[in-house]
Amino acid sequence: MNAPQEFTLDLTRFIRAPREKVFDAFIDEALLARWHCPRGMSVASATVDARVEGAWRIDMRTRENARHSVGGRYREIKRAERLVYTWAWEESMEGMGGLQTLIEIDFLARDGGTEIRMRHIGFPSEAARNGHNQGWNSVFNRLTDLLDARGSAATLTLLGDTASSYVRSARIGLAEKGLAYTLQRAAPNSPDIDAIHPFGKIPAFRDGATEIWETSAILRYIDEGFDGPSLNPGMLVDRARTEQWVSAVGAYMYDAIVRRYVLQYVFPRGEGGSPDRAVIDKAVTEMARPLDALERCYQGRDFIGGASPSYADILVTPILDYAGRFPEGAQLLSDRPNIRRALDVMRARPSFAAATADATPAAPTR
Ligand SMILES: N[C@@H](CCC(=O)N[C@@H](CS)C(=O)NCC(=O)O)C(=O)O
Repeated sequence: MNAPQEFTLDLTRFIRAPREKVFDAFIDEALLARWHCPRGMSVASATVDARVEGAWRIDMRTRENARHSVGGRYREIKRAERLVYTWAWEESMEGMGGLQTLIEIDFLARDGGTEIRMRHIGFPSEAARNGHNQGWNSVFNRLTDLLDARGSAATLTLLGDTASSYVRSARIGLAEKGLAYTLQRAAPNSPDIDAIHPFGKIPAFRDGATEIWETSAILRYIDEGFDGPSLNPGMLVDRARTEQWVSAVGAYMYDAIVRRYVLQYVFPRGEGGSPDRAVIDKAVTEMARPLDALERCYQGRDFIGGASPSYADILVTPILDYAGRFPEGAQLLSDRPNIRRALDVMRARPSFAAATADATPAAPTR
């Protein structure tokens, strides 16, 4: 009878930190507790007996408090160079509950940092191997954040043009969460954007090898993946209202207010290079309806959902801010005191300044 097929995962990760530091992070209980779980989870406990045949165990928890515990025994420990240990999930995990697999890691000093070469052997299926590939990448992102002096800026990269309203939203969200990140300037449909975003839009986002596109998905990812204030606060009804406005921005607001109104001033397409009056007039008529709905939503509250900024406030803020820079938009806002108040609240937050200082669209042409 043929032996069942086994699948192997090979992963290489460079971390800008000394080899001893990287190695020790794999066998130090206190350090393991800070990184050894995917984004969005936490380590409830980590125990290590760092001797050959000594046992190790890590108890991870999801945000919903579901338990994922894994453990094994060390087979080889050569400080700073090589680590070999067994790995078995206690609970069912991609069909691997109780199944013993093996991990071999070589640590190589390279280019002022450490290259981790990891081989995880013994997956029962390709799906289990691929699931662990995603999991390990996320876990190594946390290890990088912990050991690289740049912190999360070593793993998180936001790609886009700083003047884009959606890019500004993503940056406000990152600042609200207190996250350091790398900003890579890139235009829509450029090769760097197209490599991530199937529709060529900005922003695009990377966390290590994990790629995310669509601003609301980026906001959700950073919200659930990192500590810091919730970007989806409040009770169920608040969160439903947040979702409602996230959807409304894409479906009804952005197109009329930014694409057909603001951009007509910024990149005029009318005769002699001036804004096309007919396009502006039509857009202005359509802008009133979502703004009326938003005015009712902001009545008696400064934020769309809960008592602090949500994804929805973060998405509408740059759109309203841009609308108010041009005459008809300014008039529409001045007629809506609740929106004006809520916009001023967001404008006063450091996150707004952090996403605005270097965002400079062209001045209005009339
Ligand atoms: N649904 C996308 C929309 C992104 C979007 O439309 N971005 C604009 C810049 S604000 C863009 O890339 N425009 C270029 C184009 O449409 O070609 C999101 O939520 O991220």
